[in-house]
Amino acid sequence: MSLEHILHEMRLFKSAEELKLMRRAGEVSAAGHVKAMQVCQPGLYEYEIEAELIHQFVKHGLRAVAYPSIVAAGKNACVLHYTDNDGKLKSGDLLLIDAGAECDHYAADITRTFPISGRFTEPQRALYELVLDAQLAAIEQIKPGAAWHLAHDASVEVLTRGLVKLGLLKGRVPKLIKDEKYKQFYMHRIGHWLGMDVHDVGDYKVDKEWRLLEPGMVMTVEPGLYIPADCDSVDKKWRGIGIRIEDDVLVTAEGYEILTSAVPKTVAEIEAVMQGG
Ligand SMILES: [Mn+2]
Repeated sequence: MSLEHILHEMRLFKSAEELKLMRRAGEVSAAGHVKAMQVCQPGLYEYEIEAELIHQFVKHGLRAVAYPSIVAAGKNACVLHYTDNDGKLKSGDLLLIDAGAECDHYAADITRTFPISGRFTEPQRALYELVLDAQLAAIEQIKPGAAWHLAHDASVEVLTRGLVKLGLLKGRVPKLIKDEKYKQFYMHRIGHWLGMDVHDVGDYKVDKEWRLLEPGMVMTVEPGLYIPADCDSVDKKWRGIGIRIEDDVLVTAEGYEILTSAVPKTVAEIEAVMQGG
């Protein structure tokens, strides 16, 4: 008999001891992201920001990254698994950072997107606030007994509605969702289990039905929008913008706990940190 399934189920439900390590991984990773916002300025290279993140992790005693960091400026953010990290940071572009540390083998996985110059442009702000609304709506779905797909569906609903409002999609929202038109800009799912692996083990479906959430599970919530630089179906001002916002969320008896909340994510909070506030 294979023990795989039994072990994977054990890993899916975190004990109090494991959660201590995951909270620590979340806090230290958050400190790295805050530092990246503080030191970010035009003219630096993506790898210099990567070095700042790793420096913070190691300084706090976490000497392993949970996965190769993504530091993606401007249109590089539209490349989902970009790890070249050798581009130059330009004023007027956004910087997307997907990076996390490991604490005694337990991973954190955080993404933030912020303006290199410290101030969002109007189009960037509009898309950013849409992704943030989608993330908050998805997180609100997380509680014991809620099926796995509800958070994803909430993100699709908010993003599609917003894309219509901003003029990037045309048509009726229910039909656009049914036809999966949002997928040209949001092509991945809402998240994954998190634990000893960044994409951790554990079934997402049981008997072909989406699994119900239970206390002790930890998942990421990471909606995004990626408008290809050559997307001629949308106004020029949107092209080449890539945004993702990702937090690590524990299912609790009452609902949820965000393990990575120490990194700012509203426009006002991000701009304040970047102005030295
Ligand atoms: Mn992730």
